[in-house]
Amino acid sequence: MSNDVKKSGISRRGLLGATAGGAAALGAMGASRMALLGGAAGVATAAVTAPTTAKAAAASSHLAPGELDEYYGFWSSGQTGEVRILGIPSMREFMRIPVFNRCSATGWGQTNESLKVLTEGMSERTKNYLAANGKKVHDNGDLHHVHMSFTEGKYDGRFLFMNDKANTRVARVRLDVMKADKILEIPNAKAIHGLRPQKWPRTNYVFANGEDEGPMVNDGQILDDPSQYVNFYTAIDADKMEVAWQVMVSGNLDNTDADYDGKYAFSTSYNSEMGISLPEMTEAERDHVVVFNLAEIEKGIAAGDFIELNGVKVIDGRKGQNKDYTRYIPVPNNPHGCNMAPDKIHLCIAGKLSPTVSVIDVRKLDAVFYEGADPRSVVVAEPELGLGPLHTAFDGKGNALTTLFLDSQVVIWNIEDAVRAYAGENVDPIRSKVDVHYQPGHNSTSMGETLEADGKWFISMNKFSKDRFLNVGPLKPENEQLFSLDGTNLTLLHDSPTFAEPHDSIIVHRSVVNPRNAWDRNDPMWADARAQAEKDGVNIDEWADTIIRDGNKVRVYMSSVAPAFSIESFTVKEGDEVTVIITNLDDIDDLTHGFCMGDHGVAMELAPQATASATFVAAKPGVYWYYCQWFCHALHMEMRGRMFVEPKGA
Ligand code: CUK
Ligand code: CUA
Ligand code: CA
Repeated sequence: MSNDVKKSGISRRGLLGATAGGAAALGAMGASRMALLGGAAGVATAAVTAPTTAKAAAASSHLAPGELDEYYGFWSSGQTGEVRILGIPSMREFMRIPVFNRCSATGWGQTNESLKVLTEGMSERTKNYLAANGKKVHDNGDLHHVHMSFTEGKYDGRFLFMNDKANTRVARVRLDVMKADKILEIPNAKAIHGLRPQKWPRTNYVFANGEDEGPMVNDGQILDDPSQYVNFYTAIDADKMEVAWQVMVSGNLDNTDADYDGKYAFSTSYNSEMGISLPEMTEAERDHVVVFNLAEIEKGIAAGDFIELNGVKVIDGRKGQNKDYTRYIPVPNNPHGCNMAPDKIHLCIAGKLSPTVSVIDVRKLDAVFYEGADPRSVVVAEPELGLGPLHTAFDGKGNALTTLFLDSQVVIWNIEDAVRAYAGENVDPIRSKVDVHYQPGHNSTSMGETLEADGKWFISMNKFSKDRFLNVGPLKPENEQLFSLDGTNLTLLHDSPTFAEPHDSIIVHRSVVNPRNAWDRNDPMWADARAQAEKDGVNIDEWADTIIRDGNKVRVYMSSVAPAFSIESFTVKEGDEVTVIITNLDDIDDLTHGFCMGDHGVAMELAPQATASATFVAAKPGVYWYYCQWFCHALHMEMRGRMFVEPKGA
C-alpha cells in the first residue's frame, strides 16, 4: 500500500494542540477534551449574530395554523430508542414511533403484538439473559440512524430502517402505519452503529456496521486478548429481515453508505489500530475506508467460501486475504461520516481528527479491485475545511455541506472545485461558512441522500444548546437548526430544542409518504390474536363481548365504540393469566381509544380499526377499574369498566 497520502497542513497532533489553546504537550485524552471545550467556548460571537438573521428570514419558515408542511422529517432519537416524525419547514414534532424503547402511551413493549415484534428476532442467549433478569425484552435502545428504502436511487415510501447500538439490533418501520414490524438482533457483531439501505437497483440489502471489537466466538473463552478480536459487517435481506451474510473485517466499523450502482458499499473505521485505549485508537497516521464488493461477496457465498457462525454465513474480508471481497482505502486518522453524493460519483469521508474530507471517486474502484491499482488512487480530493468535520449532506447541485464539530460551523464547498484543487489548480472549493449553535454532528438536506436532492432545506443537528433556551437544569436539550438554502447561502430560520439525542435525520418530500388513516382489519400485526379468536369461536371484526376460560388462562374479547367498551365488567380468579383482546370498531379519522388496567401497569393504544392485546397475571384480589386512556369523546371519562379478582380460596 502506498504512502502518498496527501499530508494536510494541520497534523492530528497539531489540530489537538491548536484547539486546546496551544497545549500540544497534553496526552491524546487530555488534548481532545480540551479541544472540545475550546470549540464550545468559542461561540459567543456566533450567538450574537443569530437573532438578526432569524428575524429577517422568519417569514419563509412560518406555517400558519392549519397549513401543512411540504416535507416529512424522520428523526433518530439516540438513547431514547424511538423514531420521531417532524414537519419541515415548521419543525413541529408530529409523532413518535416507539421501536427499541418501552412506550407508556402506545403500550409498545407490553402489548402481545409489540412483544412479538420485539422478541421474534432475538437470540436464545439474549432471551435467557432477559429471563434471568425477570424480563422479556430490553427496555432501552440507542437509535442513531434512520433511512428509507430506495428504488433506483429514490425514496420509495415503503419502509424505514434503523439501528440499535446499545443492543446490536436493526429494525424496520412500515410507513403505511408508521409502526415497527421487524426487529432483528444481529449475531456475531457488537454494537450496530452505521446503517444504510442499498440504493440501487432497490433496497435488497440493509447494511449495518458492528462498531465494537470482540472475539469471533464470544462465549467467554477469550476475554482480555484484543489480538483475537474481530469486527463484522452485516448485510440484511430487507424483505425478509434476516441476515443475508456477514464479512469479517480488519479494524472496527463506524458509518456506512452504499453507491448508486449497486456494486459497492463502504464503511469508515476509526480503529484500524484495533486499540483499546484512546491513545491506542488514535495512534496511527491513517485509518481506512473498507470497500465491500457486493457481487464478489455474493459469488464467494455461492461458492461456499464462508464459515457458518451462529447460523450466519461469514466471509473473511480481512486484510491480506488476497480475495476480491474487500479493499481498504487509507484516509487520515479517525474518520467518521460516510456520505455518497447524488452525483453518483463522489463518496465523502469526514476526517473528524483531520480537518479534511476525503473524496473518493467510486468509478475508480474497479481498478483497485481488478487491476491492482493503488487504493489511494481513488481519492480525488481532500479539501481542508475546518476543525472536526463529522458528516456531509448534498444539495444536488454539486455542493456539499459538512458539519465542523469543533468549529461549531457548517461549511459549504463545491465538490468539482475540490477535485480541481487536489489536481493542482488554484481554486478554493469553500463557498461559505455559517455558525451553528453548537457542536454539530449530523446534518441533512431535503431529499439530499437521493437522486432527487433538491437543495431547499438544511438541518444542523447540534449536540449542545447552552444559552439558546430557558434553563431546564443541568441536563440541557440538544438544538436543531433549520436553514433555508438559496444557492450556497444558508439562512438560519429556526431553533428547535430536542430531547436525547437525535443523531441523524432525513427530509422527505410529502409526495413520497402515504400512510393510512385507519388500519386494515386484516393487518398481520394482530394475526396471532385473530388466530386465537378463531379457535375460540369469536369474530373480532364484529361486536365482541366474550370471555373464554381455558384452565387458568382467561381471554377477554371486547370491542370499543366511542364512548364505551363492550364489556362493563368481568371476573377472574387470583393467579389467572388474563389476556384482554380489544378491537376498536370506530373507523373515523383520529378516533383512537386506549385500554389501561388501573394499578396493574397495563396500557395500550387502539387506533381506528386496530386490534391490540395485553396479557398479565391477576395476582391482586379486589376491584380494579379499567379505562380508555386516549381522549376520544365528551364522555371519554365514562369509558371504563371493572375487573373483579376473586381471592384464591373463594
Ligand atoms: S454518529 Cu452520532 S453524530 Cu452515531 Cu451517526 Cu455522527
Ligand atoms: Cu375511548 Cu377515550
Ligand atoms: Ca484510529
